[in-house]
Formats: sequence, C-alpha cells, structure tokens
Amino acid sequence: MSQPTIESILQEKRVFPPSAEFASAARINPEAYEALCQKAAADPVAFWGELAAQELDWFEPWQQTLDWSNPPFAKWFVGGKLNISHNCLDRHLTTWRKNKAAIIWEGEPGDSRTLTYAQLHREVCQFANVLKSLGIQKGDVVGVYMPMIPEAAIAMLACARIGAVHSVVFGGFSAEALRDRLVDGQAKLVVTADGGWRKDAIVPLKDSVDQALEGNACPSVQHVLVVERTKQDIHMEPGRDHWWHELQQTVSATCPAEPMDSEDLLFVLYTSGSTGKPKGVVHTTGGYNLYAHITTQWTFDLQDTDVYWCTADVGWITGHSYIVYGPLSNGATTLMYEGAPRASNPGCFWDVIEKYGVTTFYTAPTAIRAFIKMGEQHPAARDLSSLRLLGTVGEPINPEAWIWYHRVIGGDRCPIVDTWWQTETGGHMITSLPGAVPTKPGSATKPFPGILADVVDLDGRSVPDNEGGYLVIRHPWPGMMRTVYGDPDRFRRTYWEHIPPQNGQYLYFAGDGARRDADGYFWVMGRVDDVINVSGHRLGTMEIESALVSHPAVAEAAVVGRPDDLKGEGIVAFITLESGIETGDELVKDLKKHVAQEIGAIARPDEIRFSEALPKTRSGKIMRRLLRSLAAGQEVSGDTSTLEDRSVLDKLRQGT
Ligand code: 6R9
Repeated sequence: MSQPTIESILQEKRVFPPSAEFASAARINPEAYEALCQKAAADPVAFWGELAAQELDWFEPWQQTLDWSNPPFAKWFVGGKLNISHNCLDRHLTTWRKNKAAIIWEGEPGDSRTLTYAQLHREVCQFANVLKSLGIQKGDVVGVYMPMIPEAAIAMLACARIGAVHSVVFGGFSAEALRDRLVDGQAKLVVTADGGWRKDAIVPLKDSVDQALEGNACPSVQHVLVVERTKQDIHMEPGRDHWWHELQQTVSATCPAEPMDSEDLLFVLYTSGSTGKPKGVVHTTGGYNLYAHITTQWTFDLQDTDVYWCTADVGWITGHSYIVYGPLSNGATTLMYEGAPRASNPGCFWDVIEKYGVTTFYTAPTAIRAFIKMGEQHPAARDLSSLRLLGTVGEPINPEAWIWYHRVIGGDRCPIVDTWWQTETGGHMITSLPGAVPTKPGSATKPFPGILADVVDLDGRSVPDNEGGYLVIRHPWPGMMRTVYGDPDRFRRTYWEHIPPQNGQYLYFAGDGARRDADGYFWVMGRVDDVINVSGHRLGTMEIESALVSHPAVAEAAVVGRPDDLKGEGIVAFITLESGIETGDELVKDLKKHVAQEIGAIARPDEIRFSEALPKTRSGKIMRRLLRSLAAGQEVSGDTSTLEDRSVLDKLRQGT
C-alpha cells in the first residue's frame, strides 16, 4: 500500500479493456473516441466551438471561439452571452427532467432530502433575490463557507444567476484561513451555517466566521447569511447576521438569469502553490460551463438513469465541477453526502450506495486506502450491484489500491476512470473514457479529446517515452483558469514561465512530474514544486512554514512531505527554536494546534523535529531535498557539496 514509485509503476503491466457490454452501451465507444480525437487534433478550436453550440444554451452567440492574441490570457467564446445557472436549471424545466431528482442529499445523522430540478430552481431563484435584497450586484464577491448541504449548491447557483462571483472556502479551513480569503477577494457577504456534521461532531462554522470577522478584520463584509443546520447556540450579530430560512420567506421566487458575458467571472477558488500565500484561481462563465459539462458527460458516461455520487467537498474544485456544475448542466442526479466514514459507521458510504442505488462513484485514492484498512467486511455486507462505474481523483493511485477498488467495490465489472486534473484546469485533462480506453492501474491513461498534453524538459522539448519530465499542456482549452485573482503577473510567472515560450508557443506548466509510455499513456508522478498532497488536499509547504514561524517559540521552520500509506503524504516540520525555549511534548502539541488554528486541521504536522540549525546552501536556501530524505528515513544521497555547514546534517541524522 505504498505510493507509486517509479519502480512499481514500471512493473505495472496489467491492462483492463472495457467489457464488450459496457462499451456497447457507452456514449463514447472506441470508434466514436477515435473520431473525436482525430477531429479535435485537426482543429481544436473548431472542436470546442461545435460542442459549445451543441451542448449549451446561449442567450447570444459568440463572435470568436478563441482569442489567444494576448497569451497567456485566453478568452473563449468571445462576445457570447449565457448563464450557467440557466444551463444547470431553467433549460431542464421545459423537458421531462423538470421533476427528476437534481440533488439527493444524505446528512450524516441519517436525515435526507431530495430536490427536483423544479424545486432546486425555485430555491435558487429565491436565494438570488435574498442576495439582491442585501445589495449584492453583478461582479460582487460572495464568500461561501458551508457544510455539505444542498444550500451550498443553492448559494453557488444563486450567485451565478445574478452574476455575483462566489468564493467557496472549504469548511475545514480555520477562521484565519477564511479571513485571508475573504480579505483577498474583498467579499461583501458570507453564506454559512450554524454548523455541519462531521464524524459525529459539529463543526462550528458560524463561530469561525465570527472569529474571521472580529475587530472589523474584513471590512468589506457587510452581511452574513446563516443556514440552520445543527441548531446549537450561536451568536447572531444584529444588522449583520440573518437566518437563511427567514429571508427566503420574504422574497419572490422569480428571478431571471442575468445574461453574462462568456468571459465574466464565475468564481474564485483558492489553492496552494509554492509561496506562502494561496492564490485565487479565476474561472469564467462560458469556457468553464462547457468544460465541466462535457467532461462530466463523457468521463462518467452519464446516462439519465444514473445516480451519480462524487464524495468530494464543495470547498474543492472537484465539488464545484463534479458535484454541482457538471452534473446539473447535464440534467443528472447528483448525490451529496454530508458525512465521512467514522468509527460509529465505517460502512456508511456503502450504506449510501445501497440506499440510493448509486451507479457512479467518484472518490480519492486516500479514501480507498482508508477503506482497505477498515476491511472488506464493510462493503461485503452491502449490496453494491447498482454500481457500474468508478472514478478516482486527487493524487496518483497506487496499483494495489486500484486493484482492490476494482475487485471489492467494482465487483470486477466496473471500469475505473483515473482523472488527472487541477483547480486550475477546471475539469478532467487526462482520463480514460470508460467505454473506449483500456485502463492500466496507476495510469490516468490518455488526454481528454482536444487536450494536447505532453511531457517535456525545461526547454519545452518532448522527452522520449518512459523518461520522466514535466507535465505540460500545449494548447489552450475552455476550462483553463484565466488569471490569479488580482495578480495577473503571478499567473504568468507560476504557470507559463517555468518553461519559456517556444517560438511564441506558450506551454501551461502543471507543476507535476510525469512519464508517458510507448502506448501514449501518462503516469503522473506527483508534484515537482513545494506543494504536498495530504489525503488529496493540496498544501503549500511555505504556507505551513509561515504558520509555524508565526508561533513565538519558533525561529525557523522547514516543512516537507514524507510518504504515508494512508494519506499519500504526511507532513514533517523541522524547526529551530528561539533561544531559551525548551523542547518538549507540550510544545509539540502546541505547535501542531497552532498550525491547525492558522490553516485548518488538514495542515496539522504529523511530526515535528527540533534542530539547532537547518541545512542550507551557501546562498541561504534550505535544502529540502535533504530534509525529505531524512523525513522518509532514507539515507541522504546526491550532492551535498553546496551545504554551508556539514555538521548540521550529521546532527539532524542523529536527531539532535
Ligand atoms: C482535482 C484536484 C491538483 C493536483 C495535481 C496532481 C494531483 C490530481 C490526480 C493527481 C495523479 C490523478 N492529482 N488528480 N495526481 N493522478 N488522477 O485534485 O485539484 O486540488 O488543484 O490538485 O493533484 O498533483 O497537480 P487540486
């Protein structure tokens, strides 16, 4: 159950073609796939243009499919007008889908709700009117800090309906992390709940919002809307805080969808990078709508009878594209689950599959590894025969976990789609289409039709088959991020300049290492920058370091990832203390707690090691490579000649 190493992946020779039964009923069979790939390769811009016309409703047509005259700033469907909330709701109301389940929701305590498309539309229109009544206008940023309840999706769709820009902050982030994101986005309003259920306990979201706003720390925020979910006592600030259910009663259920320019902002979503400050990834309306829509349809072979369940949280891009926008744009039934497997019910996921007859299940390798550990008896005790397709996302999946997933959950009959993509890409970039592409455990397989992925060296030259290199995308695509919120220079620097443009051709640098085999299959090896992937959550080592050095006892901190059987990567922090501070268990506890307070529990270090000094180069750069080896318990290999003080390494080895 270890992470895929180069060795394990090179030895992986198993191939799983789609069954004849699956392929014959699939939306995209092998012939259709070939035709799509050829068409897309011949003229990618025309390919996307045709799909946009065919798959989405437009209030006004576009004049130019792609404007790439000012790279790396792309514009798609220039001049076109549409509204994603219209595409997710209104257009289904004139069809038989009007009374189809749009969202099936299951709460952790066992309560549940189903909203049809007509009901969801009504709730969204009402909430859009609530936002308007509180002064929210087109272009305003609205923070969404919510548990996994339908109101999270309703809030997002209501923003989109009136042209407000949502900035969803994962409910597991701390008050401090929330504050940073609200301040960066100049949010005018925050939508939250009293709390949410997670592992039999209440996550006190409203308390965190109060803390984030304390002392006028976010002066732009004028109102807070609170959903009543867990019903514990909370503070309601008069004039600022309002109950969702009270205001929903006061407004009309009619709210036309605002015609949005294709390039109007749809949302900002913060993600970690190589520096201490998370960046606001900007997605716009038209390109994102098409990309979330078509990737959902093809990758998940969406059928009208499907009950589709993605276990992500709406606070992550996977929740945006594959719980809310992609499925609803297609008129599918999307299942939302509030809880997580927990001691009181380790089999709760399998209960949900059995209860609703889930057909399509999309989760993360870290969850699969946790299921393996919890034992086969839990899935074995439930009827999982409704499943027909499985998916994974978030990190490389080790072949053994893949095989377990295929056998135990998929009953050896369900294809697995391993989808490689990022917050920045908006949707799937490398994935199999389940009726068409044979899978190899551990490989995300091939680029989505229309995506020109490559593995290159630092000069942008393609590397030979089976050699490691940097994963890049050679041509713009509709779902690509448009910029970093408020910092276009950072967008250019982070994604487009590591590998300099070649003869005017810009390459999107994903930050992942990869190799491609002789069959054209991609094997993603993990991040090549200072980003670590803990349980499929992306964290910047610098972010955790800044949190640590904000503690008064800490002089200097260096954070690295180390392989972890369950979480993919665990967090190890090397720390030098201010003089006169004693190390001890209490301090370790305190430092871990401090990081959880600054960022969130997901960033809590697994191990803290104290040291008199950190290994640095003569120019003062911390040699993380050495720390990574030490953290993983490996011998330090490679060149250490640039180390300023060799005795530091010896001391670290001895654990002093
Ligand atoms: C969707 C999402 C993106 C990073 C990405 C890569 C890793 C995601 C993967 C995968 C191997 C897969 N990643 N899916 N690595 N195989 N199928 O996770 O977005 O949170 O932005 O993370 O996750 O390292 O660069 P995000």
